[in-house]
Amino acid sequence: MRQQRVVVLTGAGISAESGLATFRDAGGLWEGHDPMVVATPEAFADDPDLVQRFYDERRAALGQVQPNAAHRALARLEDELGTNLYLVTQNIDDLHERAGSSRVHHMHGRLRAAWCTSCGERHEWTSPLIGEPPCPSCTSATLRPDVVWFGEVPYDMHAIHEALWACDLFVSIGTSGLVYPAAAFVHYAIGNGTRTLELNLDASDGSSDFHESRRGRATELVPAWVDELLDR
Ligand code: BJW
Repeated sequence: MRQQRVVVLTGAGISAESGLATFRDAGGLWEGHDPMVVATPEAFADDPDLVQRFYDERRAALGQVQPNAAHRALARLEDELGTNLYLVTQNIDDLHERAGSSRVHHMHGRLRAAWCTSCGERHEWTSPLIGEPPCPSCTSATLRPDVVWFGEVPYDMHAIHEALWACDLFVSIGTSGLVYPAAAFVHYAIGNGTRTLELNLDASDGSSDFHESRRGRATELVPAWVDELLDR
């Protein structure tokens, strides 16, 4: 089974048990904030301080949380499958990396990165962005979180599509299936004759599209699925 090519997509649900709120569940990140107020380029243009504060708080919270058993299981899977595993996450946290995954494709960007809209440079960033710190490259006060908002094109789309077309198994973990293009990955995979599996606490918007859908916590389902795949 180590020759099998596997694409894994993760969403906010995989980090929930580490203590990071999801977006749309009760108590989720959007509860205090309308997504269209904080997650669009227009919102950032209208009220940059509100948006910077939202992301500064989340960046600070990253220091208080640790990867969980689901992140660690995927790192173990990478150890076994090598480049036959393509891990794409919608999450902007760094818990996959901190669990030991070395090739993580962050299609919605990264919280610990800043992007200068003047010179286009990207920088590793762990401190607040509110207060207009200068870009280390060009000194302009035009840094924004290096994340993908509604209406923007997600990162790595070409490579993700290539991986989806080439894979033997597509597994979606802890995502509501409400946000495109990630929500359509299951359809690309199925169109290519690929087997599909969903691991989620509750039914997602696209659950019925998957060949198989398992319900439960990521910290239980993911390690069990990795064991099952590697034992086969
Ligand atoms: C657990 C659990 C536990 C909880 N264990 N599970 C086609 C149709 C309709 C609309 C569109 C379309 N194509 C594009 C659009 C527009 C738009 C869109 O999708 N709108 C929807 C609202 C309909 N999409 C875009 O604008 C995207 N860009 C785009 O399409 O460009 C065009 C293009 C694409 C490709 C090639 C060329 C051109 C950009 C989308 C950007 C999304 N950005 C955000 C913010 C990122 C920064 C940040 O983090 O703040 O990304 S929005 C937010 O939602 C964030 C997330 O990554 C994303 C998905 O959320 P996720 O991860 O699914 O979280 P939840 O909370 O929704 O779900 C959690 C799940 O976990 C639940 O299912 C729980 O059950 C589960 N769970 N605990 C296991 N312990």
